[in-house]
Amino acid sequence: MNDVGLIGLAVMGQNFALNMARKGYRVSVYNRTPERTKKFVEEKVRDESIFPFYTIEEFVKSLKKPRKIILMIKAGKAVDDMIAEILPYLELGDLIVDSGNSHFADTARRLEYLSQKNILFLGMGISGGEYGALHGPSLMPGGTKEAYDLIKDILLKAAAKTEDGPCCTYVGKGSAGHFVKMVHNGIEYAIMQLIAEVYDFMKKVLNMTNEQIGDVFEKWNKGELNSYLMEISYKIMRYKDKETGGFLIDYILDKAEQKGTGKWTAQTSLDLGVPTPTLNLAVEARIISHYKEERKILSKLYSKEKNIISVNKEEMIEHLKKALLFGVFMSFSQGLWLIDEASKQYNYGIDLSEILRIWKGGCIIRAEILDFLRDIIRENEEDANLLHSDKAIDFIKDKLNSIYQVTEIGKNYRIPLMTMNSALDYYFALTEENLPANIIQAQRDFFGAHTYERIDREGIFHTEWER
Ligand code: NBP
Repeated sequence: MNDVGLIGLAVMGQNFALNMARKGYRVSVYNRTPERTKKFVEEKVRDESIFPFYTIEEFVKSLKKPRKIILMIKAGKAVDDMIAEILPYLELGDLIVDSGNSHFADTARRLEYLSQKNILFLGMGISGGEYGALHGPSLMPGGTKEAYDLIKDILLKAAAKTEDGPCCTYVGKGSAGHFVKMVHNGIEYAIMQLIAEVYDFMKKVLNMTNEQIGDVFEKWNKGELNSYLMEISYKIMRYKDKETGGFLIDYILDKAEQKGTGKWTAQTSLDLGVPTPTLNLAVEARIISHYKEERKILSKLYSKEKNIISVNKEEMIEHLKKALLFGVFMSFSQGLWLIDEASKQYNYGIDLSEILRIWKGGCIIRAEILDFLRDIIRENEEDANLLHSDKAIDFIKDKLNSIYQVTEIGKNYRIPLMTMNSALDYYFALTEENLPANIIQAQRDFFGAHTYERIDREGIFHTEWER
């Protein structure tokens, strides 16, 4: 009998099956399309204990009880269909782990449905792409503790390792795992867009070549900005196109795709009333990038006049570095606040410091700065707003002049810095006691009798403004 079963043999599933097998587990595999299973076994499996099955019944029967079945298939209806297909063969206490990028609301619904049938269920976020799936991803499982305990040995062995332990933890109750993975992706969108804005600035203001940009990114990757996204960015800047011999980056169309997790983060932050403007604007930036033809037309209609400013290149690169750190800090800060609010509203019981720990290895947003953020969170576990910390105050103080310089010069050169500007505006708004929301309240009361509160006395007021 085999230890664990995996359904879905696209890139992630193949590699995660190999990963578990290489940690000593006997793994049963199944895929809807049998040719994919055959090809995988013939071409990728060597001496690993991986056993292919071509019917769901045989696949399920091959597993030790209580059975553990990991789904690595396209999120959405496919997951419901697959659960319906395997359910008739399962017994009380068996476990299904959905490790696709499912929406957390779907996970909550499935959890409820399966608990009525006495089947255990985990919604597990997985990050690290195909490389991580094979060599050790960051795993974010959520659901009941009983379900986690059943499979935790396998998950802990398969996860990436750092000096702080395996990048897997029991994230929390209900749909906590998929919620955290969703926000992870929201932060990922924001950091990718921040790096893109720095790249744009270096090209258009500092006239830097791809190689020069790559060199700076590589240098940054050796310091405070050390991160997976910085690392791949410097490699991208240097990569030569095999066909043309030029830099591949210059041949890639500037239209960014998305699969939805960034959008879900933005939608959820609006639903929960948590401000995450930098995460949201990273999604908007991808949407705008999609309008290539429209941008082409409009770029001819409007003046491209720039206000050329003389800048010291070396100083500006240092400002860009600090501005990027500022943006990354604000992105994490917004994401953590969102997770904390969801944890309160949905009773997830999430430990933010643990989340930062399991993001340290394997995942796409792994970064040096996570240790610093963790130090802040651990100062006061009850406080999810990083901006309260003295450490944050010093950090931000050191970056402010740089983010001012970058956003200011960006405007003179007509460079859209959607995430940079939003990070700065977030900071301005959140640290401002007096916002102009008083006039908004007055307008609302004027046209809709929506009432307002006063600063000089308690109560709810309405004014007949034109009387
Ligand atoms: P895909 O997201 O491209 O999904 C392909 C897999 O889903 C194949 O095994 C396919 O089977 C199966 N599938 C589909 Br499509 N519809 C199905 C259905 N109705 N019933 C059963 N199986 C069905 O694969 P992936 O990129 O390996 O990702 C797997 C999951 O992990 C996804 O949820 C994804 O969002 C998530 N994820 C991906 C990454 C990444 O870097 N790619 C990272 C983190 C998480 P078939 O062979 O029969 O078509």
